[in-house]
Amino acid sequence: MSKKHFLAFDLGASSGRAILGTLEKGNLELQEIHRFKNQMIRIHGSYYWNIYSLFDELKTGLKKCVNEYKIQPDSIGIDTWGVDYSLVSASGQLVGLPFAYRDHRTDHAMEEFFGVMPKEETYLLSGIQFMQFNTLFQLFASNKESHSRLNIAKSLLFTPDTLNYLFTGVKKNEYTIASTSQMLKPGKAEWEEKLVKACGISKELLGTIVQPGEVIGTILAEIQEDTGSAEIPCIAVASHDTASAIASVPAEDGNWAYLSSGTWSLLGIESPTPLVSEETLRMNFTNEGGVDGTTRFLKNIMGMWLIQECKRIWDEEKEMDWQEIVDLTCEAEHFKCLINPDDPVFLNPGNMPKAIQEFCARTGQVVPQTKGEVARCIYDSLVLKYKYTIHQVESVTGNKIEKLHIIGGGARNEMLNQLTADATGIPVWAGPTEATAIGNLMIQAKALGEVSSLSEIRTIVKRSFEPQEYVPAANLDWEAAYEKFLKLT
Ligand code: LRH
Repeated sequence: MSKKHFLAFDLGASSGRAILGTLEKGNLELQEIHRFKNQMIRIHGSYYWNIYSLFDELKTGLKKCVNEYKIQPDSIGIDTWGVDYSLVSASGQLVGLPFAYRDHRTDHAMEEFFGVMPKEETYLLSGIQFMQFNTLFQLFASNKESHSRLNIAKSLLFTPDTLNYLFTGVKKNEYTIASTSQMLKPGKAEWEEKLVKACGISKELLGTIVQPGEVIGTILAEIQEDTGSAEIPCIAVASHDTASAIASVPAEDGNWAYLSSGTWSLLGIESPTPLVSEETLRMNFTNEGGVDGTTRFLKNIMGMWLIQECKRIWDEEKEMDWQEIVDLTCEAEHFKCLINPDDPVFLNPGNMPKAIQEFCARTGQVVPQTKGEVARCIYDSLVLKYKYTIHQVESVTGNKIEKLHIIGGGARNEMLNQLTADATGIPVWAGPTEATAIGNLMIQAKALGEVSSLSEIRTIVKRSFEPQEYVPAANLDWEAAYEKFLKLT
């Protein structure tokens, strides 16, 4: 195996990065080349992503890689958060800025959609967890606008596919990200025509689906000129960030679950087939498309967003660092109040600490006053939700989870890792924290023939980034807290 360099662009809802991966003798090393902030922009009450500035940041990453690090990568790959999309006109231009999934135009879209196609049928046809921002409901809401931009759109591209298009001029949608739309058949790279029709768009808008590992095209001459890069291939990685993250879980055999911890907490298992039934509908679990024909059977849980949004408000008064928030949390008493992290009021409330206080007041609990009390309420509630979700997974599969792999930025939080082990009673293995970028890099390696399977990818990840174990401790009355939590959900 020769030495290879891959460049991963990994975009989350709050930040993006360009990470250079060097694979040599079965070992992967990372270098962060470029990091930048990402945030929704609010214009006249609507929320959008600034796709042009994201494109520019990616070009800066490539330019730095070539000029400052003196490396011409063998390929590039892009992954982003799910569900959002751009529209492209017949002349190849993007039609306006893409909406951000927290935009309020879908606040009532699901209920209205169920008037066209019943909830059960929608779930059985797609196997996807109901969330108001799924592409299906975004398109349904957009279609109802009197001057919908859909009228002038020729193609729809999901966010990573849009960036791939800007880099290569080639319009393709990748399977894992397309599966977040709720418009694919469960476990298949095929649009479900009934759903496409029900949201009011034509199938032609959606185009061809490619699998992770396929080459999209080479980067355009103008980008080579702007960045000094060579004519390198742009690979369709597992372009949904969660799919990339799970591809890099350093797991071996046995009954393991994962928690991809970032703005969202994605908790579930990898399954050889989709698990779609009346029970999984009732539990509202998702079946997203993964690498090598796998399915991610998981629950989307409102994750670090809750605390990120508190920090954003607290920073207005005085900038804090994350350790300060952890320290304040440790001083606050456990279980004085709890929230249901997935209550819709927390999706985009504007002022998160206030929304949490209001939830506690409304449910007749002690109202948290200090920053530490609010953070404690969030962390306790999150780990109880993890416990609940693991029970649900176990009840669907009939298998006991023996290990929980926490990956992603949230795995840096040692207090939360330990708390998760304590609340669930399951050993936690934390890391890698750059799981998404690593998954992205390893699919590029697979595309270029450097590795051959998902299990080989995981062996390399485990060897290169040894996870840290957290053993459960029985130090608090988690069962009593769990009973209280269940009453809120
Ligand atoms: C996490 C994530 C998640 C989606 C959400 C919109 O970044 O991709 O898997 O559901 O963003």
